[in-house]
Amino acid sequence: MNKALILGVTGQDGSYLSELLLDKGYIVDGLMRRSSVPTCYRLYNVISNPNFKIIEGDVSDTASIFRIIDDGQYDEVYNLAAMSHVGSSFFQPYAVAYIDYLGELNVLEAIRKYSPPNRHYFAGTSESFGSSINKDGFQNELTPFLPNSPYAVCKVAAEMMVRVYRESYGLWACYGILFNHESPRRGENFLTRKVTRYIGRLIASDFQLPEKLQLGNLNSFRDWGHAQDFVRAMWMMLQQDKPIDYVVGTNKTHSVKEFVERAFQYGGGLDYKEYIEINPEFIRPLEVPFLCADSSRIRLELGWKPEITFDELVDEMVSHDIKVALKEKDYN
Ligand code: F7E
Repeated sequence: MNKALILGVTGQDGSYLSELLLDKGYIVDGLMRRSSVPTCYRLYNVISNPNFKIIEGDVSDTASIFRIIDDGQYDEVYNLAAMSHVGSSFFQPYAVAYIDYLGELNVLEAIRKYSPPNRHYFAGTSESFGSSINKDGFQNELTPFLPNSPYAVCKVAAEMMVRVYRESYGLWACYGILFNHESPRRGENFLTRKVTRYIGRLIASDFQLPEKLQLGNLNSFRDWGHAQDFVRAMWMMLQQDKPIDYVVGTNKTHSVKEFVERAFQYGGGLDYKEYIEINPEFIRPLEVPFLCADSSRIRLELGWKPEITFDELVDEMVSHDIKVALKEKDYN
């Protein structure tokens, strides 16, 4: 039986990846930070599976990462642990550096010292491209990185460190340059979920919500896919013969305004303009204006492609959040 470690198991991607690996017959250990409030709520499908175990630790704590990787002797180590909110990274640049950059360095160093046969996946990001776009309007593996936030700078540093450890020490390590990926398990302060949660609450309140939805920049473009499709790409990347870094995305882009418009339409033909307000608090000091993947390499070489469309994603998130809000209303 293959044995995998997932750092960042309590997040959106960690929960979907746990389900995927357990379905494939893996033994899965998930790293979780100690917390006084419940953080396992996304793991409802796996928490009582006998092949799944939570281990306490922190990616930024060198001692715990060294010990866990030495003790575990895993076949595959996935580092998805991150402070992943781009806007917040402007307010907490040191936290991002410790978690997103030094955290990955801890993992690489632990594998090099204690478990070199591990295959290792690091969660890179399309934010690494920042303002950089190919002449054809897409971003692929050849597009130069030009990060526009503390989050993206730390991710680029970690991605480069993966390459350096691979080329210097022969580690079987790669990173995925993943474009935005969402789901009903997305954190509530990311754009998509913030919008769908609001729509759910609006409908559950019979349109009596006192506050409007406060948003920032509606004019940026994102390539939004479904997290379930994207964790499959992570796993596929570790099944190939050689460690190769791939761009993963849907190859289609939509503006924030378009996402908001569609979501309100799915919520019963609502006109978003009646319900939103632009609040400068949510406008970032520096924005990534346009992201659109050219993921032809992973499609060609590994046969990956997304199965869930943008419309299905929006529909699933809105339907889910209407149900959640109605349940909350009953409970109250
Ligand atoms: O913003 C705009 C915002 O925070 C999307 C992370 O997973 O994907 C994600 O990063 C867009 C931006 O995601 C609000 O300015 C407008 O242009 O949902 P987001 P992100 O910044 O694209 C990449 C690939 C990652 O790696 C990251 O970890 O929406 N926007 N108004 C807003 N965004 C938020 N959060 N809140 C607003 O009120």
